[in-house]
Amino acid sequence: MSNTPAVTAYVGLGANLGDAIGTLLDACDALHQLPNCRDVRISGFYRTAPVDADGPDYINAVASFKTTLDPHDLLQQLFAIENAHGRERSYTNAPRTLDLDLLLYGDQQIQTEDLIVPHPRMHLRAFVLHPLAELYPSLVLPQGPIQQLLEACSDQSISPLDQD
Ligand code: PH2
Ligand code: MG
Ligand code: MG
Repeated sequence: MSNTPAVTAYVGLGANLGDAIGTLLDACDALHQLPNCRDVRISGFYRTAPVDADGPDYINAVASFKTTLDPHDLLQQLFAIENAHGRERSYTNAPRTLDLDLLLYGDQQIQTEDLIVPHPRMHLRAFVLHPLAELYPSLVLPQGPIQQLLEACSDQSISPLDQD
């Protein structure tokens, strides 16, 4: 049994190719089944205009869960879910069937070749901040309180999906 203390991990979900809503729903199921992860919370889904990218509108959401996986093992699990949904890596910010980004891993700062946490652009992106603020309205990121960061990107187009 692992003695690693559980930390809260936050993951951004995005898709803008194929059945984006269906893919995000599948990805949420997959997150619920990850080993050594519990207390999964998923935000609502949002339709968002591409930021620094081309292609159709995205569907975005954010998930959080407690995990004893170390961050690199978690990253490998996220890649496996992306790959199971046909993720291809053709060029930077290319349209994608599924993108799962590790946004935060507790309050740890990680800088390795394959992983930078906190995600370096999350504080600038409404498609991350809106769903994250829905789950954690009082969250404070290294750049400031989430509500202030949200105001600064109020020009980015985002609308909640009806999920009845
Ligand atoms: N992801 C990107 C680049 N731009 N724009 C939106 N709206 N949603 C995304 O998930 C997104 C993006 C790179 O991963
Ligand atoms: Mg991304
Ligand atoms: Mg990614």
